[in-house]
Amino acid sequence: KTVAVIGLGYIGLPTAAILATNGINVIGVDVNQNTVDAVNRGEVPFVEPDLGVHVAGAVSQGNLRATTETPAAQAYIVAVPTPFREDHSADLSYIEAAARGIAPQLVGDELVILESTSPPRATRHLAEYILALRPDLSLDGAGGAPVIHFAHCPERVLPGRVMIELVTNDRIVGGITSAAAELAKDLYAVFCQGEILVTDDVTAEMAKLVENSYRDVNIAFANELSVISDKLDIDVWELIRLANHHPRVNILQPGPGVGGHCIAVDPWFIVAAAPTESKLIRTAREVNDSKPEWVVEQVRKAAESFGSEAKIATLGLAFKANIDDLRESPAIGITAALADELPTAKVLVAEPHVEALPKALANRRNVELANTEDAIAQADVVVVLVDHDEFKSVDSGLLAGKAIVDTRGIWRELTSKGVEAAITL
Ligand code: SAJ
Repeated sequence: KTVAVIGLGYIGLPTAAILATNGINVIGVDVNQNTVDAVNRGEVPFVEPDLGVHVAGAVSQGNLRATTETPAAQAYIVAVPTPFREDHSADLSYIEAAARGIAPQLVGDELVILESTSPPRATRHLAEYILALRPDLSLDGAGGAPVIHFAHCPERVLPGRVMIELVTNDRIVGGITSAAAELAKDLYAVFCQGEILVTDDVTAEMAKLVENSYRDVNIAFANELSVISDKLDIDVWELIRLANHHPRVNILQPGPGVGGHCIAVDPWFIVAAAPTESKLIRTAREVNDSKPEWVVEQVRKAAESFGSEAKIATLGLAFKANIDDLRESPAIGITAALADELPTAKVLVAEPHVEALPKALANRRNVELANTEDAIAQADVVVVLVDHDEFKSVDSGLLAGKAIVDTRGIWRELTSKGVEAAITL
C-alpha cells in the first residue's frame, strides 16, 4: 500500500515521516524542488524537534521518498496551505492544484484525505473538483462508476511538539460517506495512539476551526485585560495569576498579538461562512490584530526620552517561543512599524532561531540582526516580543538604565511591575 502526501510542509512532512517509520510506503510530493531534494537526502528544511531523526530514518529504510510529480497511490493526504485572501475568504487554489495532480492517477477505491485547515465544505469542493475532472468516477458507485472516498482529517498538532502530538492527540476524521471515514480511521490508526473520532466532513472542518477560535477568543480576553491593566496601572500577569486561582477560571497569557498560520487565520473562515452570526469571533480577531499597534505605541512612548536616535532592541521574530516559524508573526509587523515610524532610530533585532532577517525587514536601512547580548547592550529600549528561553536567561545586569517593554511578562521578577508599559530599570 502506498500513501502519497501532497505538501511537505510543517504538517505534511511529519505525517509522511510518521507513516513511513510505521512501515507504510510513503511518497512525498512538493512543488518545491529544494524541499524534495532535502527530504531525499534525509534532511528537514525547517526546525521541528525530533522530525529530523524520523525523516532520516524513514528515508534510509527506503519507506519515504519525495518527488515533484503526484504518483499513483492507494491513499492521498493533501496538506497544502489554505491562506486567506484580503476579504478573509479562503484561497483554495493550492487544494485545487493538488486535485489536478491526483485526478489522472485515480482508478477507483482510493482514499483522498484533506488535512489542510479548510473552510466549511472545502472537502466537498475538493471531491467535486476531482469528479469534474474525472466524470467516470463517483462518490457512491452510482451507475457502476468506480468509487473514490473523500475525508477531512484536520491536524491539530502544536508546532514545537508535532512528533509527540501526532501520536498522542485524539484525531477527528470526517467522511463525505461513512465508508470514507472508516477507511481514514484505519489509516490514522497506523500511528495515532489517541482516540479516533468519526464524524462527517463538514463537522470535522468546523471542529478544527472552532478549536482555534476558542483559543483566539481566550487570548483576546487576555490581551484586552493587558490594555485595561495598563490604563489602571496594575500588573496584568499578577492579575491573571491571582484570578486563575479560582477553580473555574483559566485565563491565557497576553502577548504582542496572535501569530502563526492557524489561530490568526482560522476564525476568519467561520466569520466568512456566517458573517452576521459570528460577532464574538470577529471581535476577538480584531482585538488580537490591534494589539501590535498598541505595542508599537508603548515603545514609541518609551523611546521618546532617548531622543530621535534612540536604539531599540526587539527580542524575537518567531510567532512564539523556541521555534523558527515566522509565519504571521506579530513581532515582524511590530519591528517593521518601529523602523518606519522612528526612521532615525536604530532597531536591533535579536532572533537566535534565524540566520538572516526576513524579507519584510531586510530592506529597511535602520534594522539590523544582532545577537541577543549585543542587541541589549547597545539598546536604550528593550522590547520583548517572544518568550524564547534564551531571552529569559539574560543577565539582569545588562538591563540597567534601559527602558523595557516586556510584552510576554518574562522579566516580571526584574521589574517592580513587569508589564507592557515601559519601565526604566
Ligand atoms: N498566544 C498568546 N497567549 C497565550 C497562548 C498563545 O498570546 O496564552 C499566542 C502565541 O504567542 C502565538 C499564538 O498565540 O502567537 C498561537 O500560538 P499557540 O501556541 O496558541 O498555537 P499554534 O498556532 O502554535 O497552534 C495552534 C494549536 N491549536 C490549539 O491549541 C487549539 C494547535 O493545536 C493546532 O494544531 C494549530 O494551531 C493548527 O495548526 O491549527
